[in-house]
Amino acid sequence: MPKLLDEIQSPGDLKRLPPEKLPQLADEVRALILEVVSQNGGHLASNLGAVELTLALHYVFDSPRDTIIWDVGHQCYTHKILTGRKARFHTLRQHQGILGFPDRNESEHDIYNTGHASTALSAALGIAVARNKRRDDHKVIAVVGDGALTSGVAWEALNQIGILREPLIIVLNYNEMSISANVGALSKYLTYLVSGQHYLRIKDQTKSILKSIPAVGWPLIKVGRALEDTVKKVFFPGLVFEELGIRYVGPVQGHSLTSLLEVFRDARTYDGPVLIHCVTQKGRGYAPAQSNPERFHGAAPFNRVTGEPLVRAAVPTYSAVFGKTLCCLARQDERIIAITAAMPEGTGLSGFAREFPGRFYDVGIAEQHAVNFAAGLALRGLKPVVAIYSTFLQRAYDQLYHDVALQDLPVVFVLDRAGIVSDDGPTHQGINDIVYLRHLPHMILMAPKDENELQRMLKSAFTYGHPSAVRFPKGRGRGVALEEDPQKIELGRSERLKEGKNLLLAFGSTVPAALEAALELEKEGLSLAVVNARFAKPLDEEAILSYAQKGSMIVTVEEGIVSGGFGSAVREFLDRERRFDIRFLRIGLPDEIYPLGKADEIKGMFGLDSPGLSDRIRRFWRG
Ligand SMILES: Cc1ncc(C[n+]2csc(CCOP(=O)(O)OP(=O)(O)O)c2C)c(N)n1
Repeated sequence: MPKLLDEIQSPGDLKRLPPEKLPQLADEVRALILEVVSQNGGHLASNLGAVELTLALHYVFDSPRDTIIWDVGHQCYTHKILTGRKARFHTLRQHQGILGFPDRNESEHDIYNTGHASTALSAALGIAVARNKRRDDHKVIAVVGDGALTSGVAWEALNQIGILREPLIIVLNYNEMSISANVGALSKYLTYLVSGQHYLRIKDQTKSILKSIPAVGWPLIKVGRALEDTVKKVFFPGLVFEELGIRYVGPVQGHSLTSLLEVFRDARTYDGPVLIHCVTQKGRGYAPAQSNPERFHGAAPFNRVTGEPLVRAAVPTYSAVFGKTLCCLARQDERIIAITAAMPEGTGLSGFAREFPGRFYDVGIAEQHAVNFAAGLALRGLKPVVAIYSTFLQRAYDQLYHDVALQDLPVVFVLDRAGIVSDDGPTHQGINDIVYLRHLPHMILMAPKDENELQRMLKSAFTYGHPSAVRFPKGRGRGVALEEDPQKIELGRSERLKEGKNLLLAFGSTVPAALEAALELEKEGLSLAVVNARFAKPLDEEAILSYAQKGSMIVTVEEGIVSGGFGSAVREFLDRERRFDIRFLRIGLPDEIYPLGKADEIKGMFGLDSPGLSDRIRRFWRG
């Protein structure tokens, strides 16, 4: 059978199809997404759930004139396929390939770059207001998930959308899931709207009120459907949105193209903000993803027939080691509380959640609240651990400073995915945390060289009595043995790994490559001691000074932005000691936008692998 998708290069081609052909096209798009994601990995379940919704949007609206903004952006694959990127779709998430999120450099149809959650409503409102000021005439559409709606940022936007009343179409892609099951009172409320029970309850209540009015009540009730319609109009549903000044439409079956086309066509005519509550199913059309949407939210390459991952490694991930260690520590200390911002699985906390349900909090996509919440817990003597990916903790900078650091509260921060991250592109790089943490008063900042050291650091963090952070990379550890009872690390104490005259001081994930580079350079006659810094704050000043006395060169290495990072901390210390005589080289990452690719590829490009380090140090030494 000829494929409809073969004929579609643009939304214009899509519009030429009769609507009854759209379900077939949806099947073809799903098949393509499944084929590519099973090979390259990617956000499968979210994309399979948004196929019809995207087809209908492009069928009714006129992109790029009408602007469509994708919240988080991880559900934009159908959009990319329909907007000229079908032929390159097989390069999804690969170096020099198609980004898994909207990218303004890729297409005029990608209006706004996303990757972090809950930004679409604010951006859409900005565009709608600009449209008004420029006297433009186009539609603005924001597609936002129920997970993303748990974030305060989204509600800050709704707060203003409701009052400005600019025409704006919000498509709420409701599937009851964030990455894991969605959480919180709002999520419950959305489910309540979909269930229709609130409507029945209001109807019953109305009936009993009417019944109680003598003579008038019963006849009114008998009016039946008319009453139902009145009640519906007055009370049904989306009360919260309507009260905020945003028209509510729904719930709409988000896989019925007929329903979607109808409501989107209607929405074109509204002259204020409208929220369309579309009910979708994550993983739609692929049984393994439908039954386990969490696993297929962001999937590594897998066998399409069985759904099983292609690679099963024996070495545990850093996240898994963190989760297991925290469980061990929590068994001995009931004050330990774990907090995640919508990432129980990704941060390795699912086991903790099962074992200690009363001590585990998933706060939703609410990083700022997570940090503040932890501050309150710590103030009352509990021992909160906040596990958030490095890139997402950026959201909570003020809470880190104002609520935790200034009050010197002993909250433990666990920063997963710190450093260069594979496949997801610039929005997901965990490269800023050293810079945004190391200058905070009282903050202790650690990075382990391997997964056993992570155990030690976690255990130690609970004993320091100050705010502390441990950063580690995405993925597997180095396969080292894990101590049953991890040793405590003395605050600020580094670890000497190799003797030498000059100093190569490496932080965290860069230690193995630094060691290799030093051994290589040793053969060329450059004597380099390798020290695992362990702490970016406090620094092991004694060790640094001893090498400043012994040798003539200090090199620092970190997997993070070099400006204001770990190396800068060492340089500042040497300046305070007036050691201007020491030759000093800091190696890290430049403040650039990082290309898409595998972490090792990107690190190689920026000279953070061992040949890159040898090369940089050799040139500096000779230069
Ligand atoms: C600030 C921030 N925190 C966490 C994440 C990680 N994250 C990516 S998608 C997602 C869930 C989004 O759920 P929803 O908006 O409902 O979309 P769905 O995948 O269900 O379609 C989360 C938590 C993120 N992208 N940004």
